[in-house]
Amino acid sequence: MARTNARLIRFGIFALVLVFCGYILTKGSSNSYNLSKSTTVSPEAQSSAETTAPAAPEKKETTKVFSNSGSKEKATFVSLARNQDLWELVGSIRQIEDRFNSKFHYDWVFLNDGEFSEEFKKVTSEVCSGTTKYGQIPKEQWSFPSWIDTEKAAQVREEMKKNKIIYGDSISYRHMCRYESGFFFRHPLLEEYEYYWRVEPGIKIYCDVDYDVFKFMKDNKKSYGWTISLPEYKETIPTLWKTTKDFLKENSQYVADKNLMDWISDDDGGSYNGCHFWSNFEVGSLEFWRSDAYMKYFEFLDKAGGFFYERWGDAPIHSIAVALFMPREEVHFFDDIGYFHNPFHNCPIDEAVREKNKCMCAPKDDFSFHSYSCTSKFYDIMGLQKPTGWEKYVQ
Ligand SMILES: Nc1nc2c(ncn2[C@@H]2O[C@H](COP(=O)(O)OP(=O)(O)OP(=O)(O)O)[C@@H](O)[C@H]2O)c(=O)[nH]1
Ligand SMILES: [Mg+2]
Repeated sequence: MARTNARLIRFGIFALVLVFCGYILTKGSSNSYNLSKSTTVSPEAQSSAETTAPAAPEKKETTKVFSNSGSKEKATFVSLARNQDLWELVGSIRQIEDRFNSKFHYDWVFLNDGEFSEEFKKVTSEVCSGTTKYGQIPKEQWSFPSWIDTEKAAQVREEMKKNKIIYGDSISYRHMCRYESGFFFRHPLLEEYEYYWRVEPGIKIYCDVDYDVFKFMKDNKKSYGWTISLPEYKETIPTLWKTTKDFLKENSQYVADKNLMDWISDDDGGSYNGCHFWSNFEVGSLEFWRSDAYMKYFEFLDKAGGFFYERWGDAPIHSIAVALFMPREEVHFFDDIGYFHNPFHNCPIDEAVREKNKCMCAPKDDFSFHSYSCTSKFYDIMGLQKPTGWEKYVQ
């Protein structure tokens, strides 16, 4: 009798273990977009497990979380556009949807200094898989501030036109740069979100993105993600660095301990080397732009007038702020997101990454390791391992 009881107890425990294992297995397969449930997987480990191509060399950041589980992040796409940009923008949206958002259905916020047409709203809402929202920019955020001498600004535009500086004679381009620098993240439609992904008309997305990019940002404590970097035209920002240094004299408390000063300056802050993240693609934390550090920095720059007396772009301004006020570990290069904005391509040069993500770009076009790009310098400063064969792409 005692032996029968012992057998029954053993059988009972065995049955419980079986039921428990079954539960874990079903739970694990309930989300079809799941890449790694509650585990940390390096991108190298993923690509080597799923393809036969050789794995990329191990990078310093060996553990990154690629999870699609749980609820969505508070995140949205954001596009600044005019009605005339509709069809080029639809091309961008279609690619983002096909490669990424059809799996996640994040919202899309459209902003315009004018009023969006019914056609614009109809077509974009049809092509986006998440909720679409349309906002108009308040006049005071898209016009000359009271302290700007408009005659002086007009003379500058004339001069820049003569010198053939791209967009040098454009007023609307300047309003756009000022808006993207200091206002988009404060628009009421963006208030509810923590992260954004900026999308412009006419871009291309070359590869599948199977993980939730916004969750990736959160899980890995990233606050700014980018794909292409390069130096700015110096003629458009003659006094931007001096103005930044003036700001820092009074506000040095905002500078992060481990920052990216070495990426934007080759002489320890003496001068700006022009390196910036190309802001037509950004995945970032809205909180960062809303922080005291950035809001004060923007206000200081705005008062100095360089958006109108020069042609300061939002890309160098965002980049200088990220480089100085954000701990550098929070800055992420999306080497796996194949991307194009005329005329530069980010095409993963690692064949395994291209195969896994069904990329449709030619690695010979990749700009990341081109000598004019600042991306190689980013790898060096961050202590990241460059992909095998990167030297072939230095031109
Ligand atoms: N509403 C509105 N959006 C604008 C205006 N000018 C530019 N934009 C948007 O602002 C963003 C940047 O403008 P772009 O013209 O693409 O500037 P860029 O990327 O420096 O230059 P390109 O090489 O022409 O693409 C895009 O999302 C445009 O749709 C404008 O006057 N009004
Ligand atoms: Mg553009």
